Amino acid sequence: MNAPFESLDFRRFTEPEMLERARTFRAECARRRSVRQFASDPVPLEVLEECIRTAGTAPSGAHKQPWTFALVADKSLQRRIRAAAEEEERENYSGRMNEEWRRDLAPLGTDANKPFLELAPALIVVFRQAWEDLPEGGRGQNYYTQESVGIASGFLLAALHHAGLATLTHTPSPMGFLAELLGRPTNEKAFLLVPVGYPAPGCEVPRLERKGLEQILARHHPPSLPA
Ligand code: IYR
Repeated sequence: MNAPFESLDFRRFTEPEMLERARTFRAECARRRSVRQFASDPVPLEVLEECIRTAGTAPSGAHKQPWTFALVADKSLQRRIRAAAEEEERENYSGRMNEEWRRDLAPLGTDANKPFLELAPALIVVFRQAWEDLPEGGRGQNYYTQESVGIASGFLLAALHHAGLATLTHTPSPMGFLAELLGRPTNEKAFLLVPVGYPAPGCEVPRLERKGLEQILARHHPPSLPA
């Protein structure tokens, strides 16, 4: 059976409009920074829900939408997540990460203490559905789940930033404790933990430089594209 088709709602802009939009979006994205110091101010649930809806608009393999976003805003649960994450991170910082890795992280000033997991007003834990448990029993296949959930996570971060919220992409590794603490089914694998909130007053972030266009663009085109 063919899926029904519908006409595409696509907007074309003039070239000046396109350039303006591209620049504005770039400037907005460039202001996003990973934040590790959060104010305790609450965040509006509706805004978080809207941003999670945006994440759910991401493309996915065979449109399986293989993601679950666990929204945690509960101090006792956050305390348990923090304790479990810090336990793993202590192992990481005291042995599992090699010398080069520790050196690479030094400019970020991170360590095994993760107070933001408790202080941020909300955590969004992104889960990847490695397969689908069918209602009639058995497993349905999902496809390109890493790619799909990675893209959805990018949408989520951009949406939260655009809405005026600060985020961190946190990957306390291994992350198995998250599915356990949140009671997720066995097909769901924790992919990313995103603390969300407002930056604490006086919040500082590492001074970073981003690679320039010519460092990230491999050109295979004539000097100008046909008009
Ligand atoms: N997960 C650890 C270590 C860490 C690893 C990378 I790669 C980073 O970019 C930042 C931190 C932690 O969260 O501290």
